[in-house]
Amino acid sequence: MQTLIKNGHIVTATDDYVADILINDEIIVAIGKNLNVRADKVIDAAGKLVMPGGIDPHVHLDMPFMGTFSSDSYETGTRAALFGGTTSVIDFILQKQGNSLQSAFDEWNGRANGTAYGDYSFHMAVTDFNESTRSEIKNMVDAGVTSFKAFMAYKGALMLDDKQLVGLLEEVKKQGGLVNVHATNGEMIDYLIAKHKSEGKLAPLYHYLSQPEVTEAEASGRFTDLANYTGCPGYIVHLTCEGALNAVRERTQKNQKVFVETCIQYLLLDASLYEQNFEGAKWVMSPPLREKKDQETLWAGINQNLVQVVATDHCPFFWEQKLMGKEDFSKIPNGHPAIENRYELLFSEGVTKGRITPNKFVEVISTNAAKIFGMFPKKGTIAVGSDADIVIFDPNETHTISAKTHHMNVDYSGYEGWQVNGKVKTVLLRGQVAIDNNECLIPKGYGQFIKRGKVKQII
Ligand code: DUC
Ligand code: ZN
Ligand code: ZN
Ligand code: ZN
Repeated sequence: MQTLIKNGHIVTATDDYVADILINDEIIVAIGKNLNVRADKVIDAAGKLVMPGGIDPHVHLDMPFMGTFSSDSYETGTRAALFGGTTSVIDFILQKQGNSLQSAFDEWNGRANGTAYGDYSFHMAVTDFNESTRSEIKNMVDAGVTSFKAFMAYKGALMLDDKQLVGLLEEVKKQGGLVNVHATNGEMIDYLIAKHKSEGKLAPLYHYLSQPEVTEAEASGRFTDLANYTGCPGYIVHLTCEGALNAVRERTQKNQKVFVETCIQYLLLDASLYEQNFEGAKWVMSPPLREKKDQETLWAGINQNLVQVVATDHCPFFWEQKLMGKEDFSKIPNGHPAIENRYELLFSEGVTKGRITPNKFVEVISTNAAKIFGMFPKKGTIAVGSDADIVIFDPNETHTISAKTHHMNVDYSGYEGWQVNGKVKTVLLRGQVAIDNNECLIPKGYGQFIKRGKVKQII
């Protein structure tokens, strides 16, 4: 099957030009002006941007967490992602403490295989690093799970102490992988949560006040130092604030290296949302939203190449689930829905408002994640030989975000009523038209596991 996309304005992380794209089955086979070829299907993209499908390397689908499950499954979550221009996601497998990595891998694989619409891969969250899990790291890398998550918080369920963290970094380095980290000081956060509760301070605002900037700045610096000591490539997930980015900046000046991800919400929303009684629970996530000055630092960090990826930490819960914490902020399931909104919001708030260039947009929404996580150039760009994961985007069509029209399995939106400039019109996933004019055209189970390669430090 040959598909021809004609006259689109192609934007990659480095280029910007008008041309045709020829796809044979799943792969891009030619790019050029006025390609004179026969095709089974012709898509007219004149006047539209043609960009790589989004890669969201930080999502939580169907995740057991805080006594419940995140409400998007592989089926609903990857489908919603496609509607919003994201063709591949990387989800986090959570090892159960005391159990093997393999058993967790099997569990997640069982949920995703045959149900996902979009392509997916896994990070392995190692929550119990010991001699037995150490011996499993190589198997995971061989299976294409080349990144390992460490939580420096959530003691008793997910957290690794520094002894375990250094051991994990050493082993992952040896096997050619990368460690991504939830970098906050879990001990200090637990202390502040207990203190607020003992003072009867139980509203969502105290979730925010229990995770001050210093908890993230301290852990981000500590992680970067430990990763650099071991020589293991490190990646800080969901970095939110000036203090944490400055900790990274200071270390890059000493020639230390660490990759940094922020999430769309930390660029666009701020902590004033916690000041409204229980309604603020919609944005209870960890780390919490920060201040306007932090947003400016993060936008600047993107342009300074200190922040390489904009993800979501998509972890939705129904309002009913959020109500589990009605009387106690520490019981509100942490997370918010964004998998469908990231691509359009970042374009609208970033490119349309002149904060980032279209090339930078492609870099942080797709290309850099593909490079860092061993999927490039199969994923993350528009080039001959790459998978035809393509978004045809109308930069001039505006629409409004609402839970009434979104496809995520959750009954509110963190962005209700936001005006978005730019709209995902058509999405191709491995050459198949997956989304066209607000309709999903591929079957459940079309999504494939992406076996990732070893980490190359290429950005
Ligand atoms: N933070 C969240 O808000 N949700 C899931 C896990 C996390 O670290
Ligand atoms: Zn996290
Ligand atoms: Zn997360
Ligand atoms: Zn939209």
